[in-house]
Amino acid sequence: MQTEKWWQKAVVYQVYPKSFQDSNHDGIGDIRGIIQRLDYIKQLGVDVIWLNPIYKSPDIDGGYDISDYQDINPTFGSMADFDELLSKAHAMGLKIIMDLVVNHSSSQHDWFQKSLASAEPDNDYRDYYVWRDPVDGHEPNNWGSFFSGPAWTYDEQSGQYYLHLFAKEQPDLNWDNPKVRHSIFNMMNWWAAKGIDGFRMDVISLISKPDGLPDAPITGDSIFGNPGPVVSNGPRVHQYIREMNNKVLSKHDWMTVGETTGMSVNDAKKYANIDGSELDMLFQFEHVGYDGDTNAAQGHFSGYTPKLKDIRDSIVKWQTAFDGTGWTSLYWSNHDQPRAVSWFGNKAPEYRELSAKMLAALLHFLQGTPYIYQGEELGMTNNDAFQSITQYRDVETLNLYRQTVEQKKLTSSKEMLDYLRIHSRDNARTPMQWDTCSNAGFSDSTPWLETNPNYQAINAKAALDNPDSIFYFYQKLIKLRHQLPVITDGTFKLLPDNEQDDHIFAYTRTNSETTLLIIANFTSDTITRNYDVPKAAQLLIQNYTDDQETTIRPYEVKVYQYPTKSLKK
Ligand code: TEU
Ligand code: CA
Repeated sequence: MQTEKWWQKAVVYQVYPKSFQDSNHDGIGDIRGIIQRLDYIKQLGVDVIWLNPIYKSPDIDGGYDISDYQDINPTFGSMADFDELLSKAHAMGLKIIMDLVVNHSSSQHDWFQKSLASAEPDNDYRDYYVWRDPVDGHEPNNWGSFFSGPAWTYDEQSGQYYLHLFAKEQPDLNWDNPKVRHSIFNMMNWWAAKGIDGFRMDVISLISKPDGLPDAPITGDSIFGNPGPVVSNGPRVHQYIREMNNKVLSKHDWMTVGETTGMSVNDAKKYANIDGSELDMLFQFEHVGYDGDTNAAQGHFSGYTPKLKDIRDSIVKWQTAFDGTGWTSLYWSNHDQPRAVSWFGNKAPEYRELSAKMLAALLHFLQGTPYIYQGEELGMTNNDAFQSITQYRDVETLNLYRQTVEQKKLTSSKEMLDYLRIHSRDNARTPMQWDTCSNAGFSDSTPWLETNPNYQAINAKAALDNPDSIFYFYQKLIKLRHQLPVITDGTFKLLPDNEQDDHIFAYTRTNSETTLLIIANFTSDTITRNYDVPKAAQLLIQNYTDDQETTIRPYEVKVYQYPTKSLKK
């Protein structure tokens, strides 16, 4: 495997600006707050910061509804603040990638306002979006929005509907219009001139809509079709991304990561191909997607909890398929997912740190580029204090609640609230927990979203004061990745007999010099396994203080290192 690109050895730290650090007492995180915390990010040892959207936005969907791609949301600061952030980060050796949200814009974007103005052929902007006539007095097709309700909204003035796969304030851009592509590529090059280091591309697999916009299959008792499978990997998506590559990406030494839901390995390889003609890597969702989420909008809750076998099968599949043929990204959580330790680990006080470290090591020894979502390095958890719908802010959550509870698809709101405490995106968006001051040191005013009350125990200050903290465990993992080439270039292999194991995930990474053996207990059970560890093996990192060899304790993870040619004992 060629591993010469800077991003193949990099670790990314994801910052959700709204919840990271408030600097001006309004309860909302901002750019100057990030500047204040650059030392902390640097201390962790990461190479890259990915910023969730900071552009001008009415903030219907956490900034994923952009009204000006070349301006900063005043709540977050000014363009001068951004320039300062970028130059300070660069001076510290940190790169910054931005979020590119171009499947849709905000309905407040100038383009959409001009598009709305008239349906006459002389309106150049009409065709910037996807407009259709009603069919039999109804929506043009049966698509539902990913955020509940129909994916179409009617415009009285013109008598047409516009498409929005997400909220009605997020109209889909029409990528089939060359002017749209031209405008977007220009905007990207404008950011390039500022010196940013790449883009994370929001739902980039959805940009090419299928010809004729056919109805989508209806599942469960929904009245809408699910457009996901119909719109993903549309007919011209690769043409458009190649054009973007040609006109923008190929001109800069960037890293690019495409967000692509519901992707097969073969589909994914087309986007993240080794010849560099499209994107560098993707976020795929298989390993985080075993949660019945797709049924949630219909009010069916599967009650699924993550099973090691599903997760391992998925990881093995992606590691194997991309070995030598492409590059992948590695993550347990982000701003759309529950907190990793709550979902995959165990947040009980006796297991929280152990399981957080186990998850960290399991992921960080895989091949790919690891992403750490803010607070993951502290083992931040879901917010159990969310007891009422009035505490939530996320549009997906609120719409889902409206659709299922207020429209009486569920008999009680309790089931929904229980579900949201596990799955709502707001779990990941509670303020970063810095210290034991009020509001966790995030802000001295009431935060826009409630702080998790467990900040008294779980916070950055406590982590930095404790040499055994999850923070320093991540710091060590990142150092190891920078030092040991095998973590980047080694071949991944599941141990024989591990495929069916309900407790342990055990794999090796091997290059011509070094082999790493990773043994992780995904459960709170104590297990006996004999892995025939070579005599020459040395423990590289572990989350207990001693090695009990064949006895593997709850959430134990240990990583051995030995020369690849060493003799078996
Ligand atoms: O997410 C895309 C996406 O697939 C989400 O709808 C996801 O399925 C859902 O949030 C899981 O609960 C991206 C962004 O990451 C998300 O924050 C935005 O809301 C969305 O696109 C629209 O831009
Ligand atoms: Ca602020």
